[in-house]
Amino acid sequence: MANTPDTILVIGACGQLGSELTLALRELYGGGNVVAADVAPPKHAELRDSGPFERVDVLDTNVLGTLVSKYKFTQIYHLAAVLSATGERNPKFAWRLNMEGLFNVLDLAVEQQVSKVYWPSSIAVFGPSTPRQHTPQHTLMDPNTVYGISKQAGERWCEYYFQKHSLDVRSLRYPGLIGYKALPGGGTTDYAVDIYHKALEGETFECFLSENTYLPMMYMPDALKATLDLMHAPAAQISVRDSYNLGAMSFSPEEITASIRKHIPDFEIIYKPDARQQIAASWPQSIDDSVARKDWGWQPAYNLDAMTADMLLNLKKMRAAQTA
Ligand code: AKB
Repeated sequence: MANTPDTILVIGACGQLGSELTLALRELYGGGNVVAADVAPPKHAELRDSGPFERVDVLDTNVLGTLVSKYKFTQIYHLAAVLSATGERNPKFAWRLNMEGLFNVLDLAVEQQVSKVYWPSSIAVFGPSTPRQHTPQHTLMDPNTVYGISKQAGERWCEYYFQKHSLDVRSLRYPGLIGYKALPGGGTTDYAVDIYHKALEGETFECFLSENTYLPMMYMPDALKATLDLMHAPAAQISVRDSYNLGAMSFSPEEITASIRKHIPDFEIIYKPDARQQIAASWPQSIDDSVARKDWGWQPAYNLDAMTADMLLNLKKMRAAQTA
């Protein structure tokens, strides 16, 4: 993989997933071949110094088009989106950014013959009528957040572009993603990242979900592996052209607290559920990802305790480096 002539654009490269995925892609393809793009430049030195950055608003087709012609990208990872909780504060803008942004990328990819596109979907495509345990790949979907509606519509459009334009677009329905390098922004699953930071700061964590709210979650190294495995799989192995279910672990705030207390016994949590509780209650508790396992060999490596140990270790290292 390392010496392929691919040139890759990552839109939304400074976000929680983007900042780690860009670094992983630069490791594989070489720093100069992976252009990080976002509305504001990277704050993290590793991301800033490891390859080119271009300031891009995915709604600006002129800037985007000029960029794609300039670099002749062979792959685009389009990650920019408004997430579930933020989306509810400004539904029209969330719809515009999530849908128009996707159309801009899909149309450019067709026009400029980009060979592969990656676009993330989410467990938010499911809704209150969806079976909540081991949610199947193909099932009833009635999302009731603007984010979920945009992801469900986006999935249909990805499949449409594959069918009508032969565009090789691939997608995963991520659960809540947890990593130590960058903070998430505006999601319902974000508590599961913040909680580790507060535990290390010795503060009581105020949780916006109730103690037994189960949600599907995934540690970032697994999310990166899934994304790259999907993108590297031969096209013949991809039977799902809307978006693959992807699972790793499911836990509640009470269970993640117990996992953290194995390392920090006096860690305290209080529960103050807010509007995000309703969003969480409409999502699955666990995911059946057997199609991803069968098609391209998906297998997660981290469970809750393994993730907690690694998160705390790395956050401690980062805090030590900041104060050194
Ligand atoms: C969110 O909480 O909005 C996201 C997601 C599950 O897609 N993390």
